[in-house]
Amino acid sequence: MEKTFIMLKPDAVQRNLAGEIIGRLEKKGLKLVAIKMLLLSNTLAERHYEEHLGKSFFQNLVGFITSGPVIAMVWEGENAIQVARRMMGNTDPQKSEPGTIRGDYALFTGNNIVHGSDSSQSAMREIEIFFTPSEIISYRKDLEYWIYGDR
Ligand code: DAT
Ligand code: MG
Repeated sequence: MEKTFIMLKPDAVQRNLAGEIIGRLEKKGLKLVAIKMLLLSNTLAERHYEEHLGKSFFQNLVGFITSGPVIAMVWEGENAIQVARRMMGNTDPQKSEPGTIRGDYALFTGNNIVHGSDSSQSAMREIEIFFTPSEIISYRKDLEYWIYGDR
C-alpha cells in the first residue's frame, strides 16, 4: 500500500484550516497512519526542501516553513501520492482548480498551505525525515476487507 508524506504548512495552522484539510483527505478514503505537530528547525527545513537549494525562493521557503507550527502526516492508500497531489492542486494557487485544496484556500505560491510528496522516492525520503518506523501505525479499516479480502 502506498504511503505519502503530507504537511500542513504554518499558514494552514494559522488560518484554522487543519481540520478542513485533514477532513478532505479522510473523506476521500485515504488512511491517516502518522501525525505530529512540530516547529521545524532550519536544519530540518533545509533537509526537507534540499531539492530547491540554490533557487531564488529557497530562503523565503525555509523562512516561511519555520515561522510557526506545522502538522506532519503520513497518509496511506492505493495511489496515495498521486491522489493527494491532485487533491492539493497546482503549486501556484492562482492556477489550481477550484475544488482543490490550494484552489479553494490559497492565493500565493509562497503560502500554499500544504505540502505533498511528488513521487515514491520523495515520499520515502520525506517520511524518514519526519517519522521513525514505530510512529507509523499499521491498521485496517473495515472497507479494506471488502476491497482486498483477508491479505
Ligand atoms: P510543490 O509544493 O507543489 O511540490 P515545489 O516542490 O516545486 O512545489 O516547490 C516547493 C514549494 O516551494 C512550493 O510549495 C512553494 C515554494 N515555491 C515553489 N516555486 C516557487 C516560486 N517560483 N516562487 C516562490 N515560491 C515557490
Ligand atoms: Mg514539491
